[in-house]
Amino acid sequence: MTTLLQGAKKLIGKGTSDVAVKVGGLEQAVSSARGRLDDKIVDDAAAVVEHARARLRLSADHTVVALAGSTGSGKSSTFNALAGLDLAAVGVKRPTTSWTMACAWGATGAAELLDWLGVPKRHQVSHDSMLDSSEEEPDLQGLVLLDLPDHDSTEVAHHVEVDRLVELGDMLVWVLDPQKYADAAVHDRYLKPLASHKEILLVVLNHIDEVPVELRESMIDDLGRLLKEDGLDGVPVVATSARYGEGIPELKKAIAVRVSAKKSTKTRLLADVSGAAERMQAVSGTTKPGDVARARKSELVDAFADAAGVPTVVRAVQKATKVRANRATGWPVTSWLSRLRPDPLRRLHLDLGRKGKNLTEGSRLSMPQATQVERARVDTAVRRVADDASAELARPWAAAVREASVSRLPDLNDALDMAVSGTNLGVSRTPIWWRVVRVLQWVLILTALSGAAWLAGLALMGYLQLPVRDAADYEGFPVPTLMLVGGVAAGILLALLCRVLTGTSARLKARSADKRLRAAISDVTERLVIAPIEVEIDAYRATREGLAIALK
Ligand SMILES: Nc1nc2c(ncn2[C@@H]2O[C@H](COP(=O)(O)OP(=O)(O)OP(=O)(O)O)[C@@H](O)[C@H]2O)c(=O)[nH]1
Ligand SMILES: [Mg+2]
Repeated sequence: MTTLLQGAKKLIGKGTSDVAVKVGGLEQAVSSARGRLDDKIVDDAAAVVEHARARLRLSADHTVVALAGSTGSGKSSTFNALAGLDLAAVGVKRPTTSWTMACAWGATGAAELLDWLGVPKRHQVSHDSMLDSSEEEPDLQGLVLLDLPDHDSTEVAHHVEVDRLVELGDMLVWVLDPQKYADAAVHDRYLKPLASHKEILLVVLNHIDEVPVELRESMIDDLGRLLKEDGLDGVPVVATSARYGEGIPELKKAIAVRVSAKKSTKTRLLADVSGAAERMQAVSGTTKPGDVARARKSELVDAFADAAGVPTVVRAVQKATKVRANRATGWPVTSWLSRLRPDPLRRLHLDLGRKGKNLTEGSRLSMPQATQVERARVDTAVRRVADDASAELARPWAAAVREASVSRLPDLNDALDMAVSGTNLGVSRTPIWWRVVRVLQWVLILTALSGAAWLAGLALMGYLQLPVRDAADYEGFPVPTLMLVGGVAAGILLALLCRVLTGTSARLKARSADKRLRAAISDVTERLVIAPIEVEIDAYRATREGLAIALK
């Protein structure tokens, strides 16, 4: 389990809010998906994490309520009406408000929050300091009301400010007026995107005094219908006249209920987090990641082994062992002839090193290079492993897996050379039975030679007409003849018998060399292909887990 997730779990243990846990989940998803999923989506989610973390560090007792809307809709007038004070400039000149104005009810802790919101000190007002304590409204304690500039301004700075504070506020009061309430630009640009945040939204239809009484209801209904189309059904609509005070107590009450519940901050952050997590999940997918099948792995090892020339080396090991064994256990008179034949490993330009333990530096350069067919098999096997691992994954992850699977292939030739040259092929050890046979062969040769010398002595003595005593005999056969013939025959028979045994011995050695080489090659496949793929799968797993936490 990743540390982030552990951190998140610890937070649950400590009873910290579930918002922090969800933010932790999203943070985990962001850091694991970075570079793999679309940058824009990941950056947006990262901004949500950063914003949420910052907001959670600040006052939880305050609820930031932002008044937003078109120019002249009456934001500043509503602000003043709610505050019961003429704080914000209300004007006929459009647009009037250029800078966000803030009024805080219950000031402790609000200043830090307002600094974070970027409201300059000179635009911050403490409601309590402006009024007698008798006029304090307990229900609004904790309210930080913001009067924003207009969103439809010709001034770019206004858009930026509005967009920023619409993102930062805990709750939004969207002020519409009878002329522009159906304006498609407002609905498309601002209201529709707030569908995921409808819990923290309140819509005000201001200037209601300017609408004939008999038309008011149908206008409110029409607005309700439009909001429903925006995906904002259920969002309360309050009709007000900021100028004459109509509907202001209702609006105040609706705000007070939310402020005193102190839930808006959490609700807003949760909506932000789940919105970002949903957008990430839509591209990241939710399928469970699979593992690389064992069969695919062994296919990969086979392809790599062929490309590394393992079968050639193994064949050479078998032949060399046989030649060496025959040389050691063969009939000494003829076995020296085999010395004239080169060692198969050397004939293939494969040296066994000084001690014969492994292929030397120089020799690996003379290893046969992988053919195009072998190289193509490697590519196919790698692709199959990647396809297998990413079969169930969404497109960006499948692409990341594929990219990772080939990312280290440029190192392949070197890695395979090192694996083959670094493997102890096990051909250096001379089995004891070879030595025993060798001693025996020499004893037999010496016996035969002694018999021959004996017979030669007898012949010489006969030639010189010296008295010859009959040589000792065994079962009627003269001993020197028996020694000569028996020694030669036994030597040849022993050599023939050993040939059968050396065949088996060579096969066993070849099999063991094959096993050792494949183990080394398997390490190479793990390092160059499987591990990079697993890094991506782990990143996907962490992203999926993180998003699941964020969306729980
Ligand atoms: N009749 C009527 N006039 C209103 C009402 N609310 C505001 N006004 C007037 O409409 C004009 C604009 O009001 P503001 O409160 O400045 O509007 P705003 O939304 O703050 O405008 P900007 O700051 O330019 O974005 C002023 O002349 C107000 O007196 C209302 O409910 N009824
Ligand atoms: Mg204004």
